Amino acid sequence: MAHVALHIPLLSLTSTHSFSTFFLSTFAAFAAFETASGDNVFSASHTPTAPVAAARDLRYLLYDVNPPEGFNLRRDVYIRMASLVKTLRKNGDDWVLVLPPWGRLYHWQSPNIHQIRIPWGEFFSLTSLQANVPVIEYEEFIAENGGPFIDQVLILQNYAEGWTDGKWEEKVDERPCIEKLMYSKDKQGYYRGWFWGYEETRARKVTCISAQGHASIMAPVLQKNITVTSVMLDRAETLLHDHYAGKDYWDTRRSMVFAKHLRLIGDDFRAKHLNSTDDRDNTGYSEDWTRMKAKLGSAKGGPYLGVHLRRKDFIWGHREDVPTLKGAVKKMQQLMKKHKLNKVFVATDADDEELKELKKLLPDMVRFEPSPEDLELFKDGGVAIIDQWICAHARVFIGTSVSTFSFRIHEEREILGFDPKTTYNRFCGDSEKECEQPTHWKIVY
Ligand SMILES: Nc1nc2c(ncn2[C@@H]2O[C@H](COP(=O)(O)OP(=O)(O)OP(=O)(O)O)[C@@H](O)[C@H]2O)c(=O)[nH]1
Ligand SMILES: *[C@@H]1O[C@H](CO)[C@@H](O)[C@H](O)[C@H]1NC(C)=O
Ligand SMILES: *[C@@H]1O[C@H](CO)[C@@H](O)[C@H](O)[C@H]1NC(C)=O
Repeated sequence: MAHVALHIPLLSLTSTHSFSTFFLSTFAAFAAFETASGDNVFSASHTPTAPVAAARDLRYLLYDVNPPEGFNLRRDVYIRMASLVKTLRKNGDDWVLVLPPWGRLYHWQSPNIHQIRIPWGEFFSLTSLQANVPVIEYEEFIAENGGPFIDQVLILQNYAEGWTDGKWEEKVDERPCIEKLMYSKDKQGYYRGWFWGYEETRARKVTCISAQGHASIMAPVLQKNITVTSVMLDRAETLLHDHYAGKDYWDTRRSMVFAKHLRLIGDDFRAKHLNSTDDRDNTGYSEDWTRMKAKLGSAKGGPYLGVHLRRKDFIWGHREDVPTLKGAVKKMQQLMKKHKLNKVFVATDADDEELKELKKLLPDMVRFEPSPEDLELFKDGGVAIIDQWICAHARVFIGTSVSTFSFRIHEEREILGFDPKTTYNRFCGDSEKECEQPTHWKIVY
């Protein structure tokens, strides 16, 4: 049986030093959250004679996502996994979600900076995540687990035969692996693999599971079929949202508060270059997301147009829903005129050549351009967050068609309380006929 360690992240005395100091800075709201499950304050290993009948086994859920997926889709997969962990915790054991370190992302190409094994704490507020569902960083898992061992990896895949009879149904079955295994056995019989750049990590067992359905269809499998302590779901994006844009979705999304140092840099930039402050713009923010409930339409936003202009792979495919630079600039100028804004903030992944052209077409545009030192500090992920934060505070925003980067900005603006008319806008392709605008997803509190 697993060690019955009764995981109480907040009060755990067995945690490492860094973890405890981290928790010293927790909010009161968070403490309240954890006392709800505070009946398990002692560890079986310390008090062998204590009654442990009511104890729940401590178990760890780890996950990873298909390597080519970007930062913002990965943020979406986190929501699905958090939902699964909530289901698991409702039904039995004391599951903890282990945060997959960031790194080796296709888009994070800034040269000469080290961009693997990045903990979530560099991008998000861990205390905020914790107030939604118990999470720990991977290094914390190694420490608690007694080493870089994962008991079992389940590689999620579709069904080899596709949908039978063209009918879609929820199902999950152990099946032979369809794709070539990304794990290989070492001399000791352990499985080695990418494991977020932690080369020393080993898995004891790797199997494939065909799954079709919502994240929580994995719950019975994890509870009944598998009894080991730590389980990793690879290709976790295979699972769908339990309930997209429902209360649980929004709870988790709201808990994904950006790390404070990144928000501060964004706020500083707004004040200095865009004459934008929370006081004047009605965008007051509570670090404790559980208290954040801005009324729809209450946020005014800073006196600038916010733009997310996704380029690179979005233009290589010659998609008809993505504009030329000329087309995009024309639209920006129209919006500025319409809303009487004389500043425009542009977040973009455009390459140097396109940037030059953009600057020629729109000489007054404002961009967040980190110094090499800042880039090294924040990394590509942090800079993307700062860009998103500044776009989220604009009086009016326009993004790029079906970009998850733009979608995350929509959600951030929804949390801040913007009128949907100022948020759910996207560029149209120059010759796109029906240019459907993004859907408004209202927060369920
Ligand atoms: N700083 C910054 N980075 C951007 C911007 N747009 C795209 N990127 C970078 O390009 C990556 C790809 O965009 P993502 O949206 O995260 O990738 P994705 O999750 O595959 O989503 P799509 O946009 O739908 O492709 C981002 O993670 C950023 O690293 C931008 O406006 N500013
Ligand atoms: C789980 O166990 C049940 C009952 O033994 C079995 O029918 C089912 O196929 C198993 N599912 C998986 C995914 O292993
Ligand atoms: C900044 O905004 C305030 C109020 O919205 C305005 O009074 C002030 O003139 C602006 N400052 C600049 C430098 O534009």
